Amino acid sequence: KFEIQNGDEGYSSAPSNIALIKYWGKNLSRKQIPDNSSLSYTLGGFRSFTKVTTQGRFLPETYEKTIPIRNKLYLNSKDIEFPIPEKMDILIQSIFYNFADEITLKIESYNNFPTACGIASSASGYAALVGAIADLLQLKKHLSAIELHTWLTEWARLGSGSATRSVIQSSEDSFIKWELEDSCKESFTKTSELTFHPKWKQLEHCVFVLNANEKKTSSSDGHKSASTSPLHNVRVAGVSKKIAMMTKALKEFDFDLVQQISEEDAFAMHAVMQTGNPSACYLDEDVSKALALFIQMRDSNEVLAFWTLDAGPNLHILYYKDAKQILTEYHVKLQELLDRDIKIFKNAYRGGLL
Ligand code: 2P0
Repeated sequence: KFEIQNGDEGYSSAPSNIALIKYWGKNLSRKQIPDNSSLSYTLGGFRSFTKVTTQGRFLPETYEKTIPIRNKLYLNSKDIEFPIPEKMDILIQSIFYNFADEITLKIESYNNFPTACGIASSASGYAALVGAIADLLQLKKHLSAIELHTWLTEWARLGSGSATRSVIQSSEDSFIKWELEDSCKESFTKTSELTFHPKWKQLEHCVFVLNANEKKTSSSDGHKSASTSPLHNVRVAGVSKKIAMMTKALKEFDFDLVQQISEEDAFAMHAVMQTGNPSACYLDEDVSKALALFIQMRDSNEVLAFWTLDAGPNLHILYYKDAKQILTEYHVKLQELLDRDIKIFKNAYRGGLL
């Protein structure tokens, strides 16, 4: 175990990501193992920046009343303490169990994107947190790159499944595959960056925020009920083939196939959500209207753009420059159709707004 002093610090940052082939459903009894592999696009412009500072030990002999005995979390603000999720406490304890004496942390995390912008911060947040703890423990000095990657993905998964795909730091615009390792049926620690045709570097991403309110069903509850849907096993059985097809389509720049697989899988995931017990319906009337209008305008103008949805009612669009004019017109028409202002958030990594 490593010796850590009170006041030691660690830093990291990590990007968010949007799944094109979704992870939905997990085995809760076995360390949050997902039911299927997934594939995501890294949102390099939406990042979390995290600092962790050790603030005290639990050990009885060193315990003093002045030492804080619980982890503390500050999100986007130095002054307001945020209630720490139970799974974050469990995650921190399980890391220190392996590598150091039990200590508590002060976690200060800042997102460079607004909370109500249709981007889940759990992916970037948990990836940055485990990276900062690894920095605090100076694990880079003690572990091989593969060992470190395995630990980081394992820990990120305990925080949030989608965070596993945000651990790889090497590139801003990457496509990440998170898959079951062939050798071990229960190991979901392997993520890898896919090779892709250089034309994908011009891909852009934005979110039309249809509803910024907190979700009625959390992702964690949604994952729990996935297996109750009669469609779940059918979707899961088809994922490996979709990943193989998309891997090839990314290499060859087969835009139509990437569009087709992404859109089909988003519909498939939402069908599972809606047919589970309890059922979760994020694809509500507004999302249906927004989707229908997008598909009609995209298809009649033949521009390179496709949609996907997360576990929420906000429309993610991935597109090329030639679609910008149509997307601007789409924004105007969408606001007329829904009779209210709709905000757009753009992955600022490429600079500029729509
Ligand atoms: C994904 N989502 O692949 C899927 C698709 C959203 C829709 O995983 O319970 O916050 O913390 O592991 O990762 C969002 O759920 O859920 C998610 P937990 P997470 O990105």
